[in-house]
Amino acid sequence: MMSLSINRAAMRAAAPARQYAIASQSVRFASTKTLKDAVAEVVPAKREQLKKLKADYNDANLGQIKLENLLGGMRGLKVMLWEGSVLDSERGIAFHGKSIPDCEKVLPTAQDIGLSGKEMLPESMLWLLLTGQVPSKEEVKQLSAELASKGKLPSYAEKIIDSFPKTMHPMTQFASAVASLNHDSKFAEAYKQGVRKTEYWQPTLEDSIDLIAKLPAIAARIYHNVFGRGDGVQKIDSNLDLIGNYSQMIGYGDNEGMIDYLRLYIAIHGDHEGGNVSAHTAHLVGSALSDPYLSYSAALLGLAGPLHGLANQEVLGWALDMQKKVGDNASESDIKEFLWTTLKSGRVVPGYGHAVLRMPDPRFSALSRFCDTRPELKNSSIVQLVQKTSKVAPEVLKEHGKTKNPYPNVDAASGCVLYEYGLKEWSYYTVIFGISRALGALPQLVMDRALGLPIERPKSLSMDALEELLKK
Ligand code: FAM
Repeated sequence: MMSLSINRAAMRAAAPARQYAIASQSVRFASTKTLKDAVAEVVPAKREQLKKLKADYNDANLGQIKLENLLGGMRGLKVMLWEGSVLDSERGIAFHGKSIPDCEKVLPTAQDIGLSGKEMLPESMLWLLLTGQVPSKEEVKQLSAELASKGKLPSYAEKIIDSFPKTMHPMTQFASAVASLNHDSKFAEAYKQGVRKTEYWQPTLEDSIDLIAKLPAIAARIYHNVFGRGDGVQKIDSNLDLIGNYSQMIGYGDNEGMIDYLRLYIAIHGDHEGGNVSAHTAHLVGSALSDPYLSYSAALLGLAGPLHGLANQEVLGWALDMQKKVGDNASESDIKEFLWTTLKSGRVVPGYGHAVLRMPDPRFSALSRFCDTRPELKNSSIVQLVQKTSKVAPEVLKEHGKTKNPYPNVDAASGCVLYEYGLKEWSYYTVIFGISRALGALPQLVMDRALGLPIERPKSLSMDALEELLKK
C-alpha cells in the first residue's frame, strides 16, 4: 500500500482558521490519503498560480470580441477558467493534459481494486479531475468505499421521486430530485453560519462527494418508477464500486459487459471543458454561491436539451427509424438516402457535429473500440448500423455544406450499446450522461470556491445599444 502522509502545512495554508472542519466520516485505509486530503494539498498551489497569473498578465489581451461572437453563441471566446479539462478542436479532450487513451493506460480499473472489469473507473476520473493527479489503486478503492457509504438517499428524497408522474421526463425528475437534496447542503448550512470565504471550498467538496455518491440511487429509482426495472430498493453494497452498485440497482448486476461499458461511458463523459451548456450552467449558477445541489440540478436541465445531452436519446430513436427503413445489412446508398431525407426535412442529423471539435470525437472512438472488443456488440445489427453510418455520414454532411464538423460526436455511439445490452428505454439515456457530468462540473465548483472566483456577470446589449456603439 502506498504511504502518502497528509501535507499538514498545505492543509493549514488552505484553511488557516479551520473554522469549517472537514467532516472525517469518510472511510480511510491506513496511510492512504483521502480525496479531501489530496484536494487540500492542491488548493494552495492553485491559489498561488492564480495570484501569479493575475500579477503577471492581468492586462494581457486574449483576443477580440466581434459582433459575430456576440450573435453566434460566444463560440471561441476565451472567457472562462476551467481546470479539469481542455478541448482542442483537432485533438479532442484532455483531462489535465491526458487524452482518453492516456487515461485508459494509467487510471485504475475495476480489476485494480479487486473487482472484475477492465475499464477505467469513474472514481479514478473524479480523482484526476479534482486533483490533476493519477490516484493509486488504494486511493481509488478508498474513494469507492466512501461513495458507497454515502450513496443511500434520505427518505424525503425517495418520497419526492416516488411522487413524480411516470409520464414526467426522466431528466425533469432527475434535476428536481437533485435540487431537493439541497435540504441537506453542508455548504448552505456553513454559509448560514458565516463560514469564511477561504473555506467555502470545503463544504462545497463535502456536498459534491455526497451528491456524486447519491446520483446512482436517484437515477435507479427513477428507472424503476418509470420503466418498472431494477428491484426498486437501491441497496448499496459497500464492496462494489459506484457503477457496480448502479448496475446492480438497475438490474444489470450480472452483466459484466454492461457494467464495464457504463464505467467507460461515465468516466469519459465526465468533463468536456467548461463552455458546454451543462458545465457552464453549473459554474454560472454556482457563481451566485448556490450550493452544489442547486448548481448541478440546473446543469442537468441544460443537459436535457436535444442539442446537448438529449442528443443520445435522439440518436437512438433516429437510428431505429433508419433500421426500420433500411433493414439489417443496409447498403451505403440506403444509409445515404436516409441521411438526406433527414437533412431535407430540415432536421439535424443527431450525433454529428460539434461546437468545438473539428474531428471525430475521441469519446466516440473510445466507445467504438469497446464495441470492437465485445463479440455480443460486434455482431449487433444496431451497433453495426451506427458504425456504418459513421463512415457514410461525414461525406453527406460535407456535401450538405452547413455543419462545420461533419464527424460523429460521442452521442452517435453511446445509445446503441445500451440498447443492445437490453436497456431499451432511450428516454432514460440522458440520465446516465447526467450521472457522469457531475464528475467534471462539481470539481470545478470546488475550484471556483477555492480560488474565490466572483459571481459571473457578462455585459449584454440590446440591438439598439449595439447599433449606437458600432456607429461611433
Ligand atoms: N446535422 C445537420 N445540420 C447540422 C448539424 C447536423 N448534425 N450540425 C450542425 N448543423 C448545422 C447547424 O444547425 C447550423 O445550421 P444553421 O446555420 O442553419 O443554423 C450549421 O450547421 C452550422 O452549425 P455549426 O457551427 O457546425 O454547429 P454549432 O456549433 O452551431 O452546433 C451542435 C453544434 C452540436 C449543436 C450541432 O452540430 C448539432 O445540432 N448537432 C446535432 C445534435 C447533437 O448531436 N448534439 C450533441 C452534441 C454533443 F457533443 C453533446 O453536447 N453531447
